[in-house]
Amino acid sequence: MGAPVKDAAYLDPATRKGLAEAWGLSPHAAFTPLGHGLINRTLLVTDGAHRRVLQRLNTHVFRDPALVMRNCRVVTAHLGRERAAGRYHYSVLELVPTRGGQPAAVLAGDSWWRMYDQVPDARTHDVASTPALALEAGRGFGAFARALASLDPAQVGAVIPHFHDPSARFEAFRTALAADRAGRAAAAARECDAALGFAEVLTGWKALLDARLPWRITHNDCKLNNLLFDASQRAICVVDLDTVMPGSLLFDFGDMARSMLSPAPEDATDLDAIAVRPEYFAALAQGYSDGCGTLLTPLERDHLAFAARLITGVVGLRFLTDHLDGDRYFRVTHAGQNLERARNQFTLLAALTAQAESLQARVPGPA
Ligand code: GN1
Ligand code: MG
Repeated sequence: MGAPVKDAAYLDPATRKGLAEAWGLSPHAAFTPLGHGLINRTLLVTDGAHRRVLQRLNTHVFRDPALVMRNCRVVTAHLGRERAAGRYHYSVLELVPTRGGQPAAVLAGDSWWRMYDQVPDARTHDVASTPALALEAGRGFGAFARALASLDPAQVGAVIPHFHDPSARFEAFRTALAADRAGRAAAAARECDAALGFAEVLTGWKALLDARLPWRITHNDCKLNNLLFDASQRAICVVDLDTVMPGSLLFDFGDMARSMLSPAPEDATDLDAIAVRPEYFAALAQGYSDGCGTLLTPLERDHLAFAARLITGVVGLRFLTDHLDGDRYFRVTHAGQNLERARNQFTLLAALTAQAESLQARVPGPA
């Protein structure tokens, strides 16, 4: 994760005034940067006794911010009902409406801001430090998927069409490589070769589609640091609901695996530090199986190790595509960072491929 930029909490006076009016903030409200997100801007707002999380939606990435907010409202309302009925045992994010009762404040015509109550005493982890943490994360994200299974899929729109679509991501990479708009392809030849090797994973993916892989409402950004934990490493709340939309459970499991199996985070540049820890995979698969309960079909269960390769490859392709395009999507702190991230993900993918069979053998059967 990049070093925080010095003025990361800076708000121009007009924005500050607009936010204060929208949510009735006092002149003493203090803003500090929060988290390591690569897309949205996130600030903690401390105002008297209130501690709230303020986010500016990246509308270059989320082209339909009204749909994002509608999905967030539908999903949090549904989770709240599941919790009240005793079927979901985690905290649910609480959107703080503006004084005018809107889910977001739109400043200067196109700057979308929204606010959540801060979940008290919560912390995040960028890497898993024990298998128990991976087990707990698997349970939390699994319970989230299970709770959303009772929500009518028509209620949730596709905020970013083809977001995790492996074929579309591969095509976008090949287009970026051919265009080479930033003149970086020659120096990235090794990584591009690794990316072209994704064609093999794509064949497996197409077979899964032919086998009618179930389509559900999924989170689509199940990185370890999108789950809040308490001080005793209990999962308490799933966050970052912007990409909740129709998808496959394999996308979610794959993102968990890519963010938990290695002791090194996704932007580590020491490739020797990247490894697949089989006991973490076993714990994660056990936790996800527990959390999902009967939701997980045999086809999904039989492809959890494949899911890790699929999403690690997809995210590697996305970093490399963005590097070739000139860093237009993911936030970077220095030139070449997206190439470093891609190299990291393809190193992880190679380790996952080498261990694919032994990992899948560690997936538990249905309870
Ligand atoms: C982005 O914003 P953040 O950091 O939670 C991205 C994910 C990537 C992730 C890689 C909307 O998530 O898909 O896996 O970076 N989100 C979007 O760190 O593109
Ligand atoms: Mg996110």
